Amino acid sequence: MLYSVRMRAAQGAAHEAGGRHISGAERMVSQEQIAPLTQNMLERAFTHSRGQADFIHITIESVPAEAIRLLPLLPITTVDAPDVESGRLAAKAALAAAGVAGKAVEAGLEQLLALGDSMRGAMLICAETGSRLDASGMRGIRVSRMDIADDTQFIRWLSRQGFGNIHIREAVVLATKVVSAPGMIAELCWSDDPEYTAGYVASPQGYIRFPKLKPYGSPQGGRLFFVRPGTSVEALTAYLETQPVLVAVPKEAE
Ligand code: WAQ
Ligand code: MG
Repeated sequence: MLYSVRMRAAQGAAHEAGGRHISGAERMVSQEQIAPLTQNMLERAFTHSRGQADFIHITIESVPAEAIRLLPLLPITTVDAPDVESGRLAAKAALAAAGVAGKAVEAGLEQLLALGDSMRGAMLICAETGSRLDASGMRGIRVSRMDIADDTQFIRWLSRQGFGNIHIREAVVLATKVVSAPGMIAELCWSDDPEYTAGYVASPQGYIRFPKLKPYGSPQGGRLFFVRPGTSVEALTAYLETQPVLVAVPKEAE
C-alpha cells in the first residue's frame, strides 16, 4: 500500500486565510517511509529560502494500488541560453514548437509575470487564445499523487546526465505526469526559490531545461499548463490532482 504525502507551508497565515506560499511537496511512499519523509518535509518548510513558515499542513492518504498509472520519464535536454532574455525567447520557441499558439504563449507569460507573488499551484491556459481556464485564483491547480517508482534507478539515471539537485528530481516527475494528462499540450515552469533561476518547457516529446528563466534573487516563479481548446477542465483538474502516477526510467535508458 502506498500513501500520498503532501505538504504545504505558508507565511503569515494558512494559504486559505491569505498566507504567503512558502513551500510545498508531493510524494507517494510506503508506510515505513512516512515518518522520515514528513520529518524531512518539516525541515524543508522551516528552512526555506522564500522565508519563515508560520503554517504547515501535511496530509497523508492511502492510495489504492490498482489505481496507479505507470509512466516513462520524459527525456531531458538542456538549452544553454546565457541570460534571462534569451532563455525566455528559447522557451517561447519551445512552446510554439510543442503546438502552443504564439498569442497564447504571450498571454500566458503576461499572466505569470503579472502575479505579485508566487501561487501555490499552476494556471490552466488555453493553448489557442491564452485565456485562463481554471477558476482557482491565487491557489492554482496543484498536481499531486505522483512519485518515482524506483529511487535508486532514478537517481542513477539523473546523475549519469549530471543532474543531482532536488529541483530537477521533483520537476521531471511532476512534468511527466502533467504532459500525460488529457488535453495537455505543454507546460512552462520556473522556480519560485530566489536562488534557483532554472526552468523548463515540457511536452510529450520531452523536458527542455533553460538554466536562466528568471533573474537571480526573484521569489516569483510559477507554472502554466497549456491546454487544448475543448478539453474538460473538470476532468483535467481531477486527473492532475487525484490520479496516482508512478514514473520510471524508460527501459532503453536504464
Ligand atoms: N502543482 C502545480 N503547481 C506547482 C506545484 C504542483 N505540485 N508545485 C509547485 N507549483 C508551482 C507554484 O506556483 C510554484 O510557485 C511554482 O510552481 C514553482 O515551484 O530542470 O523548483 O517547486 O533545473 O519552486 C524547474 C527547473 C524547477 C528544474 C521548478 O519549482 C531544472 C521548481 P517550485
Ligand atoms: Mg519552490
